[in-house]
Amino acid sequence: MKKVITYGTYDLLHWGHINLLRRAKELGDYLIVGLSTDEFNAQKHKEAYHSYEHRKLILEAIRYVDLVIPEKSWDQKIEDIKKYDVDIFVMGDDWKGRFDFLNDYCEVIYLPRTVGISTTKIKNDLFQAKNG
Ligand code: C2G
Repeated sequence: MKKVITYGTYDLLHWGHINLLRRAKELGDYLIVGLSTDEFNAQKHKEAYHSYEHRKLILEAIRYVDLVIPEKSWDQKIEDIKKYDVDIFVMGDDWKGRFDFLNDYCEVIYLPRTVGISTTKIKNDLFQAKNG
């Protein structure tokens, strides 16, 4: 069984996230998502609208996702890859190059980011709609 892992905040889930998860799953048979905890989001200078528990519940309902684990730090990826016997690490290419050190442990693939959608865009568009 080929195991794939990816990480992210996955707040205000949108079709760009789904495109990433679908393509990541297509690379193997089992997809693990390291979901950023609320505390780790603070380290990423991000504040999610949905709590970790609600973002986890949503991700677990996606057909492409087989397991959701907490992402608590920048430093857990090697341990996760070993612990779950991961074959492929996947991220959107906005992260291109940032995780090449993982090539010592598994295949590293950066997938083209979906253009035209982001959680930030959703928040900004809603703010504009409300405030004109
Ligand atoms: N993504 C995408 N297209 C978009 C938006 C996001 O392909 N339009 C991808 C990102 O590249 C990432 C995943 O969807 O691979 C999740 O995006 P975020 O929730 O924004 O994750 P991020 O904050 O980049 O966290 O340790 C890694 C970090 O936790 C990544």
